[in-house]
Amino acid sequence: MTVSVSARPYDFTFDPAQVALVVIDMQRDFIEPGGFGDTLGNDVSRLKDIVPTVAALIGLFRKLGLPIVHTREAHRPDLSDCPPAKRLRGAPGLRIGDTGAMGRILVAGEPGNAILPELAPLPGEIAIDKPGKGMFWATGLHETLQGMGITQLVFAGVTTEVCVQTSMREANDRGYDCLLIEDATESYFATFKSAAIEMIVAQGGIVGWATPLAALAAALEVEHV
Ligand code: C5J
Repeated sequence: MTVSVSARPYDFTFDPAQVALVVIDMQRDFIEPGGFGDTLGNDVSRLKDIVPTVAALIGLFRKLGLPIVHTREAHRPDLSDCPPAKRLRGAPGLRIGDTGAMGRILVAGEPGNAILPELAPLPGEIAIDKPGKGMFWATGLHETLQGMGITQLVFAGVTTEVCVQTSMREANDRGYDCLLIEDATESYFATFKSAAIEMIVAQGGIVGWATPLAALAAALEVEHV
């Protein structure tokens, strides 16, 4: 069985038996005041608006019994997987590993590093900690997806031009077809979000495809709200 979704730059066709949803970094550290995104000087309030759409997208995959991968950008407590080039970059209010209002910034297991409770992974769903921007670096995720027979990925999460786009590019290079759900991703910078989407779909879909959630739900003939 194949499903065809109206998308840019042209219809995205996938086999539900070979598709997984990837939700990138919907963590308190990026979305709530006092986390990593905030310490970098961003207006984190922009990111909250997509939470209901991401929840609906997750609900759609759960209803259909399709696999879901959740990622967290997270470092080990001893920071052995956080290169100085990342930790010492710029002049943030707090650095990775420093203690903030939600525990240690971007450290695995800290309250601020958790995925938002309303989007939390359920037992049986894949949840990975990734030390980099991309979801394949030092995670073993490619081997896991290969073992499941996954060849196509639907993407959501934050931020569009950083961890989402990096993960899509990494996935593209590993042979996955990638569809970004436009209203289930956000950036601290509106122009970066739109530019990233244009870069992804340009040149005949050089990185992948993009479409709103409603188009995916319509193709799957499932009510998504
Ligand atoms: C960033 C991310 N922006 N999840 N991480 O550093 O996009």
